[in-house]
Amino acid sequence: MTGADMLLESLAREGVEVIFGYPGGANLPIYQRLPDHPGLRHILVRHEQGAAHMADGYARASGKPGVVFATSGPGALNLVTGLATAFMDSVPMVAITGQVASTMVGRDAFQESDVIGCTQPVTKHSFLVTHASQIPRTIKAAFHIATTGRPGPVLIDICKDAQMATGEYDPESSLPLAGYRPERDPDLHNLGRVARLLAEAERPVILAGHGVILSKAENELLRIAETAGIPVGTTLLGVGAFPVDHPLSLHMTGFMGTGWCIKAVQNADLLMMVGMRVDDRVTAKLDEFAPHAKQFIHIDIDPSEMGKNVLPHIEVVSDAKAALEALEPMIEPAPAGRNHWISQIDAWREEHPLRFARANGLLQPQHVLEEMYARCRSEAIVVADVGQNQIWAALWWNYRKPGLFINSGGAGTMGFALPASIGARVARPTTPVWCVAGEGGFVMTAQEMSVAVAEKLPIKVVLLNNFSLGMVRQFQDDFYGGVRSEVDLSVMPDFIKLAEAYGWRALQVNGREELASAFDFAEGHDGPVLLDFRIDPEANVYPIVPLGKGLNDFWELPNGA
Ligand SMILES: Cc1ncc(C[n+]2csc(CCOP(=O)(O)OP(=O)(O)O)c2C)c(N)n1
Repeated sequence: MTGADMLLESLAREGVEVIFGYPGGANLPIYQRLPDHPGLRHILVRHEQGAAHMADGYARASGKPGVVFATSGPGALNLVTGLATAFMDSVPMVAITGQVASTMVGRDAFQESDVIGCTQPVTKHSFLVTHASQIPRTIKAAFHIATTGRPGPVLIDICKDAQMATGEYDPESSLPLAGYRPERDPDLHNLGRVARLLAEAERPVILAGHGVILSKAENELLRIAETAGIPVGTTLLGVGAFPVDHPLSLHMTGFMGTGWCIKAVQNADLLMMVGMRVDDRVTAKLDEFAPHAKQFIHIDIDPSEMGKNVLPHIEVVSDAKAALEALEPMIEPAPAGRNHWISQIDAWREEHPLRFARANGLLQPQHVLEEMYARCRSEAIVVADVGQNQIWAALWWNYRKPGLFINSGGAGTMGFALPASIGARVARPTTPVWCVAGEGGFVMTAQEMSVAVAEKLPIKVVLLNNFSLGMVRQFQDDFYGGVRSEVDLSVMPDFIKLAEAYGWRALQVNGREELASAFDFAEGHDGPVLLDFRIDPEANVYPIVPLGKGLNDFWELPNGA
């Protein structure tokens, strides 16, 4: 078998069904053999960054690793942002890049780049393959690494001569992965201490991150919270880990989280953080984070997260589900005094509700999202881009289920949403997929609209068009002396013509009264649709914590707005 056939056969054996890719000189031997492997569906993207985000969206929506092909040099380097996005958000992915022939490596050959060197910091692991015989075991190892422990992207750079060489195919060979011990049983002794502290705490709070969703631990979390009477907030990537409308829900935490969640965190005497990194978007100014917490408990699968930002009193290095499963039988029913704490949180919810400007007559993003979420009936996948649109989409989300809100949380990659929506729809072909984006991020990867047409994917884009780089404009207004510098996007394509040029249907929406018919239009067409919502250009995200400040300093929508 040639190395190319070994690769494709190994992918099929790993259960791969879809590859998002782009051909070029250094992976042509693979593309030559691809038609002979009809079980592998290849989706031709329009830019390699699109392939990486599609594979990412596919992985998040399916739970299976996303697979990417790219050629050497510029092709592989175009993947870097997508790999970094997946890496920061712990998304399983396998990227297979063509490399120049092993005899040419290091000679500045045409389209040669040090792809391993460039991608090592943004991948969980990477392999350089110089011989065909290495291919089967490398594929096996790559999928194992990408999907076990804390998931992440793995890159395999395969020299062109290894793709073309022939050899014996040995699918059973395995690569010893010395030192790779991704799974750990939770420490039961520590969990016993956790259960005791949860019972003794007067003002406990649980924060849940992406790890709860990745490990499917939402039911254990819900039962623990209900039995012990403990309120639960989520990170941006954890949105969906706990039902937003549950009486114990604090909704989203962090520097753009809800006022009542911030109040709860800042007054908690115990904070249990599950499946999350505790990054600066959660803590804001670190030394003012949860100042009354006498106990920090951190449960996470990645030991390197322990104490990275907040030093826990008790650490449990484990898969979130395994830890919560073991913790659940130890949980004691809520003590009587817990009611005071819950009533206090209810009072904060009343005092600091999510609000938005209603009085100026302009279309507000929340009007659009309320209508969209009503149409979604808690069933659709919503993929948000980055910026104000992302935070609005997260805060006005009203679902009870995990895994349906997808966004780039760690890297904050503008341009993520459209290709990730395409990947999500490929993964879940009968689930409606809504893509929420600002016009700035949307045009960064808009060329992938062709893929939605070619693959007949009826995704719906909700463009929250505010004629500027909204989030940056807000930061400049609020934290940089009001100097609006290089944020104006009033010169943009006519999005209706742009969408129609790609073969989409599209509609411009200017007022609230047009919302119902616009969504009817989008839902009524069995193909991709873009709705260009001309929203209030001055609409801002609230609450927000001023840059460099602690959570206690959060700002809310000015009164009377
Ligand atoms: C690739 C990339 N470049 C720059 C940024 C910095 N950034 C964060 S939000 C934002 C503005 C986004 O504007 P738009 O897409 O129109 O969305 P809005 O905030 O208006 O909803 C920028 C420039 C980023 N996150 N990603």
